[in-house]
Amino acid sequence: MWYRRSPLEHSPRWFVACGLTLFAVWLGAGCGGSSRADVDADATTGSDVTQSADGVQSADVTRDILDLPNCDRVTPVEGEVTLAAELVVDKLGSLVDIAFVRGDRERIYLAERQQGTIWVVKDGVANEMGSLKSVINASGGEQGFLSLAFHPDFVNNRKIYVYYTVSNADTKLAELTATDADHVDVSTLKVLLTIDEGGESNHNGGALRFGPDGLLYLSTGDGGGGGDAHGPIGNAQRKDVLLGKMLRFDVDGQADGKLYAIPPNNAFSVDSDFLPEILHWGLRNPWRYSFDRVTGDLIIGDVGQNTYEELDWVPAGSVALNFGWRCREGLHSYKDDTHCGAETFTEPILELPQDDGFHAVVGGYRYRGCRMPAYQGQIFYSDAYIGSVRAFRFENGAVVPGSDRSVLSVPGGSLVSFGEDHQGELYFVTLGGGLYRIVPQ
Ligand SMILES: [Ca+2]
Repeated sequence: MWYRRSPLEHSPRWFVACGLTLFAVWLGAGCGGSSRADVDADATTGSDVTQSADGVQSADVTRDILDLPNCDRVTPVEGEVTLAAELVVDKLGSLVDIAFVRGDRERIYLAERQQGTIWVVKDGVANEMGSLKSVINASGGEQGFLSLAFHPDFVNNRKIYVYYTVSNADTKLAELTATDADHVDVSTLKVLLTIDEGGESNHNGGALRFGPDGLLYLSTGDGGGGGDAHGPIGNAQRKDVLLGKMLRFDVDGQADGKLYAIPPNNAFSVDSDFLPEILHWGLRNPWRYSFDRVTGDLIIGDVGQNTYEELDWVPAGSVALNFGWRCREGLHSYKDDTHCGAETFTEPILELPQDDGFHAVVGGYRYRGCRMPAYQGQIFYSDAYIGSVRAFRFENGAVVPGSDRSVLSVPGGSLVSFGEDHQGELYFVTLGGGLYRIVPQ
């Protein structure tokens, strides 16, 4: 029943039941600019913030995602406080993604799947920044406008990156050039990459995020269908297709006839059989992921097949990690192809049994905010089917036993994506059309 496993797959009845929430925003407004000295001082105040669990030192490159939180103007709420979902805006359609812009503490940007709307939220009011409706196809439950990311230098170059599906089910990565911070015209769209999905509408991934290295990441699904039944080993285990992968691009360069350049340390740097865009492989349907803004580590939520969802963890600087699909599903064998025994797999840090109600993991974000210090360093995640936000402690490269628990009920429909503002506070959007901020109750 693969078709039930996507965060985007819901019956029409569900949509009616949930209504169309609206969405909202806030940004770390009012934080003021942080000097480098401020940033470094803040970075040492939380627990476990200067070194990742495997000993990777906090790197300067992490400064490039967003400013590290400056907590000077925040009154923290001490203790393991009960959390609440504070509605920012709603009734904004089928929201699927959240983006913030480095250097802009006033706006929150949202992606709406079916109409292709880019919303900009300012002072709690949402306006349409632009629409991709003329270029997308959203006929399938997992299709449409899927993700957006703003260039780290957006305030100067106005570049926006979008990921969406078109009528033949192919997925596209494209660049837009905004008029200003509140308007973008689809006529500026330039397609950087088209991925052949073989006509299969599901399992498209995928999220666009800029990493701490200033490079653009894109997670792709295994193509579609079920079980990655594409040839003798599936797509995700092939080094010569872009499906079932984490890709990485240098959008500030152009080379080899492409509108982007290839980062020299992608997976091909350790194995020339990889297509140059590939960074990691062996993923099934990596819908959402994020970077730990302190360490640069990467946390990937990979939607499972019939038995297990999983969260994968990528230490900063890792290259060519194989997360196992379709040889592995969670911590278990899925299909024992001949080559599986010869590969080295990176096992998930957490598997989520579908028997427990998990069917479409959404995650995860490591909390680095100011308001709830007891949650510092904990990893938040969700699942479109469980109706709650969960969190766990993560130490020495592993989930602290017994720490994984529900911390918040999700109002207004399925949670399908998180976002993280300039102060490290977390937000989420629902397919019901609402944007919420996670706050102390
Ligand atoms: Ca597909």
